[in-house]
Amino acid sequence: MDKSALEGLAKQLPSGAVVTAPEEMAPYATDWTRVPGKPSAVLLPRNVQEVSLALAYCHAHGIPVVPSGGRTGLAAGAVPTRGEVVLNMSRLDTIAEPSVLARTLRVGAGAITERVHEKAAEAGLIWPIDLASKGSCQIGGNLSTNAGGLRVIRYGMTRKWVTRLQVVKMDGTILELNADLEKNNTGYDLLQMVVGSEGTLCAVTEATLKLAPQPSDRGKAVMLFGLPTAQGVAELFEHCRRGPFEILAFEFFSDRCLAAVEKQLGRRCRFPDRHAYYALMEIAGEAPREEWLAQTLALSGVRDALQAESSDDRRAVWGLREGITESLARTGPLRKHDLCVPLRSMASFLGEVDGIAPREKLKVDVYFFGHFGDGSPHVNLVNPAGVSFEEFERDCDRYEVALFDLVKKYSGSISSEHGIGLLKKKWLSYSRTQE
Ligand code: 2HG
Ligand code: ZN
Repeated sequence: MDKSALEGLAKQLPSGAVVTAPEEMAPYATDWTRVPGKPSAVLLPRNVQEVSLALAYCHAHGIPVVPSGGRTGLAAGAVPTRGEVVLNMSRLDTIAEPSVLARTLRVGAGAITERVHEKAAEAGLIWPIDLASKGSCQIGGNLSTNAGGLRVIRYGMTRKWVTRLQVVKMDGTILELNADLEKNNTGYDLLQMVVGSEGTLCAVTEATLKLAPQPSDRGKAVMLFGLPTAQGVAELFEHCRRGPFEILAFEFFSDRCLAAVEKQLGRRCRFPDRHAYYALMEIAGEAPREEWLAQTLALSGVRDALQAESSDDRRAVWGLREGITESLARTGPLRKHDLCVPLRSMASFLGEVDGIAPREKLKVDVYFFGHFGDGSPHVNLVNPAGVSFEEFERDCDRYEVALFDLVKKYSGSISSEHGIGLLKKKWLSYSRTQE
């Protein structure tokens, strides 16, 4: 961006809202992917009028803008790789009092997700989107990426939990989408079009979130199962769907993931033996479960099982699943994938994916985990010890072609929850046709 355009931009906003010192811009140059970017300026507006002025100016002068929140994304969607201006929403962090009547909460785009959870809890309510990044991600980013998380099987994705958006178009126009209406059948649902659009349509500045009642702790349990195959996990899941309880989460991970968590974070699984796969299920409900449990233990695929009831125990079991991303980040360079296939195909899809690396003789360590109950596995590729980074990158490129061919074969999605960002752009045609 030329100097006069930058000076003109700085005149639109109060002092302190336009950052150009390289050391102050550095945190906004990347996100959790660590893809390097280089902003030409970082804008830190405090209200919607300032967002509108800044965007109108950039629009009139042809200056490209990348909206950004807590920068915890895993697709590099907030990274300014071409010298764009970063529009960061951190200062729009207002959180109003929850409405118990409407079960809603009005928040600024920069509100940290965990603070929103805390505010909802004061009224005995929850905002059900639960993400590992909740301590630093922001509501605007959650909405712009239609974030998923660990409770999708019970509550759905972010788009179900919003009733109003305030957004600013690139030309500076401020739009109110849907007021706080529960019902509104006046045509296209622009609010839902914005959710998941990753900042390509407009910048989200404020939202009214929908809240749900706090679930009762009665009958809450976390179960962990050890199984020899993905088919075993699929059969277990089908059996659990018939159980006398509500399923709040149904996750899985491979033994390699567990070993990484044990090594990197020092957490331990209480099973005496190792298993190819582990399934973690959280349930709630007060109906007796003994008969169902006896049938479960008799399933041929179930080799080990434990039930955690106290909140400390439940947290310890969850720690095995929740520690995977952090452990893999410590293990070495990696590539991440968040896929989705129809639930009925999960086991055969995973079986075929498992065959890619040996068949193609690729030097990548493959880690499977994720949201089995949503048909949404994560496949992370990690640089094996003793393999150069260049060789790993080359083999990842080959692996990805085979992986996305399979996704296409199964009519799946190349991104179940992290979005397209920059990292998945070249693969989009595997999930969407040109038409
Ligand atoms: C999860 O499910 C997140 O834990 C992160 O979507 C997945 O690290 C990953 O690849
Ligand atoms: Zn996930």
